[in-house]
Amino acid sequence: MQSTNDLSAASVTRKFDIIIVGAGFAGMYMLYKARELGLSALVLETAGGVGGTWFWNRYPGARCDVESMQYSYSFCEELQQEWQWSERYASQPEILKYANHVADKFDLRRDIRFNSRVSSAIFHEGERVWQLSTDDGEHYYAKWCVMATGCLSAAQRPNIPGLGTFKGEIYHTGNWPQQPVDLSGRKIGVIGTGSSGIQVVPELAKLAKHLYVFQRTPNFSIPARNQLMDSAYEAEWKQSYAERRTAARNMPAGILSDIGTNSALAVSPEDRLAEYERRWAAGGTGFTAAYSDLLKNEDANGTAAEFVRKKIREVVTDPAVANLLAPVDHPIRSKRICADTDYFATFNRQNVTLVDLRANPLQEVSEHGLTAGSQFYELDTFVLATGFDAITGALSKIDIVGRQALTLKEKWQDGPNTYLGLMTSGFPNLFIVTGPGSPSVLTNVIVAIEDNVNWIAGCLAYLITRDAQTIEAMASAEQGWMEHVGQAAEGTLYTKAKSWYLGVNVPGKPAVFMPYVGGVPAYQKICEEVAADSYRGFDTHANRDSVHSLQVVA
Ligand code: N01
Repeated sequence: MQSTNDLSAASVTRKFDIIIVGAGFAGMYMLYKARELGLSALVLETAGGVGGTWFWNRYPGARCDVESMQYSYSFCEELQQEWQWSERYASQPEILKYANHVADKFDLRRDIRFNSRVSSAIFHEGERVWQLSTDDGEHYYAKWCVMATGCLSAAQRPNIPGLGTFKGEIYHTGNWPQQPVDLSGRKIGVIGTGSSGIQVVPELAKLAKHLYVFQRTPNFSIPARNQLMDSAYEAEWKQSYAERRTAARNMPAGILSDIGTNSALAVSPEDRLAEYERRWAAGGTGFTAAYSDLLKNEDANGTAAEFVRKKIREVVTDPAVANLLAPVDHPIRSKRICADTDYFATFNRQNVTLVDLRANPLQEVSEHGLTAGSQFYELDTFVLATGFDAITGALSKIDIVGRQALTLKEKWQDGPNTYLGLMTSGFPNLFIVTGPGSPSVLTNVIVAIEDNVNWIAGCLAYLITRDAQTIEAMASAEQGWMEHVGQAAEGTLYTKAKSWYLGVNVPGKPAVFMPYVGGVPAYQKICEEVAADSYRGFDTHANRDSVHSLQVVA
């Protein structure tokens, strides 16, 4: 750790008012807002370009499951008017193109240092300065630090015996190579059948000599029914974009959608079936918004789950395979609902085999393939669609040290604690965008990002006006908030599934439901009230010397 003397000797170019970690959608917007406040800002980014999770997830078939007209920034009318999406649901390359367009339009790159992985962030209590160090041995200093590290950015590799001995290629969907990968004519094994697996499988099946899908747990998926952008639909949106964005923010998921207000059990079976058919035909994850109690009542949920299982059985011609693909171990939407293009139909192809890892547990990987049960599968390529160390994973990869040498890892060893998902006590001046305890992944994440960043920018303006040198979440406020987050989840079926929301997909990670289920409007109202009430639950301190003065001295 660098001494405090070294700190004042550091060059001006390494000192900033604010350092932002990550140049995904959160980091880019945070940089934009920091500039608006007149702050000197630096973004440190591991990748060679902007886009965050959309930079890394380049696997065939990667596509957003929130409609393009909504999965975009709302902060700039000109931007949302000029950008044209080509499809109902944007593909990864198009979202990455959009991220680059935003970076160009607002000239963001000049304050982003690419290929710079932050390895540690240390708070120097005496100077009230954050020191961020990168893998290449560089050190940067700032008064404020914003972790815009993303919720689904730390790819999780499975701990399969022998994986390291495999002689073929291994790709992770969440860390896909930047160069084109030719998988035609290969014998490919996909491990994992979550959203990524469900998207990649139909594409790989078209290329592979043979595709083996190694499934541990089947997932519910709704046909996306992606299509080319309808120009009349786009025009409708653009005529009233601002009003529609406001309306979306009044929806629990921050997505303007058709949300049913009835109980699934209060309508006749015929009406219910008609409603499910209507939504199935329309496509997309809005299927599970059909009734108000699908996430609260197991019987209500069962009606939707059974409808989807029946659809799977209708599509998949081999009844035994259909049964294996029909989820029975968790309520629908208690794990993130998937949206697909021809996923279930893919299992009717001659070159695709579903391997049930429950009946035939994965034994080991060897040089040329994998053994599951007593069967050996010869493979050229592995595609690991095994998900992420979600929500906290990217933060735990950084050695974050707060006041009194407290590390974030120690503090969060029994599960993450934050106040509003935005700050955690013991770590002054460290903000988190879409942190644990915020709605984040349960919503249109761009809405969650914009709202969090706007709040942080408002908070910084408040601190600057009062010449407050530090802000820190109070432990009592944090405890109260986490109790509220936990209670909110307990009232839902979310806790009935072994999902990444709970962190149980990562060995040793404490099982704590991390996102806030209260929805965008309720969360936003609380955040605004806290700010209006002089940042209730946060400690702010005014002090004589500051990072600003340090910069002048250097
Ligand atoms: O990851 P996941 P994902 N042996 O964790 C299996 C977003 N996203 O990358 O369920 C065998 O959902 C694991 O099996 P099980 C979206 O929010 C969005 O697919 O633990 N299998 C599971 O099947 C999504 O929810 C989009 O039994 C192993 C799979 O790997 C989130 O990202 C697209 C295993 C992991 O599924 C994560 O999705 C893609 C092992 N050792 C992603 N380890 C869209 O916008 C893990 N698995 C459309």
